[in-house]
Amino acid sequence: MTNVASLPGKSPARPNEAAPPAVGDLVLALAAMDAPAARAVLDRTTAAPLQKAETLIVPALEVLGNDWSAGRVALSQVYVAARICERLLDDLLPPESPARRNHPRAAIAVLEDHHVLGKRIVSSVLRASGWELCDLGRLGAEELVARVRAEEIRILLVSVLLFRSALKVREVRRLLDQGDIPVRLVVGGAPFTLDPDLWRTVGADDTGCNAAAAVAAVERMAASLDGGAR
Ligand code: B12
Repeated sequence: MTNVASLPGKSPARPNEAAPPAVGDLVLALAAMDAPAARAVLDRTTAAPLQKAETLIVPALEVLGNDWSAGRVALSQVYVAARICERLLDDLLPPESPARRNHPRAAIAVLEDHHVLGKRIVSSVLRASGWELCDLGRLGAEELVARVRAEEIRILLVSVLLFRSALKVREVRRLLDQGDIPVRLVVGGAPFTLDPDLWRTVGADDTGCNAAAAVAAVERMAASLDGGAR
């Protein structure tokens, strides 16, 4: 395993003691920008693939984000770490389920910011759960709502990691409400996990702190549309 002293950039802190030791090892490998070492940590962990994503990759990136805020690692290290994680996720995420159910049309997008890994995990898990999901990419509020109308989307998932992007959800809500057809809005990402009331403040209909919770939220939204509530 990589030694902290041999890291090319600055050195990360150890994660808190409650985190599994493998998270600490992954943080070190990622901060060292050592892709084979990162993969080795995942390979020697016995957990289901999605669980490896949720319980190792997500917390390790969170630790690196905090270390970066504290000046313990450089942005370049975080950038390369995210690229390594993208490749690891390609191997871990579940395939689409062949069993498609009759669902309202749903879509996912990143609102303005450049943090795309959360969207990737949530989309993959929804698709594996039988949802047909339109990936609208990374958009601003006006363009996003125009696409939602054009694609006749009834459930919109929005992923953000920057607090300023989370506040832009208000604008998405305002524009959605100008349409004739009700659209359910589900939001997620770090700002909503840190502030459990923020989703209501910005006018979303539901939220979830991880991919499994995203599936549950989308199921609730589908049921509320079935019930005819606006
Ligand atoms: C990797 C990373 C980057 C990478 C992103 C690479 C990429 N391709 O995505 C790079 C280096 C590019 C980057 C850039 C920046 N970043 Co950054 N970044 C991170 C970091 C370390 C990890 C984020 C991540 O990928 N996590 C893993 C994913 C899988 O987790 P997740 O997105 O949270 O998703 C999970 C849940 O939230 C949920 N979920 C996600 N989306 C959705 C959607 C729905 C509908 C639901 C229900 C659930 C859900 O399910 C997912 C799976 O569990 C975070 C630290 C952190 N604490 O999050 C900072 C962080 C988000 N970044 C931050 C900042 C400030 C920036 C920059 C402004 C830095 C700069 N000065 O340039 C830029 C902004 C770029 C931009 N305009 O967007 C801050 C944000 C602070 C704030 N409050 O606004 C953070 C929190 C770091 C920190 N502690 O300060 N970043």
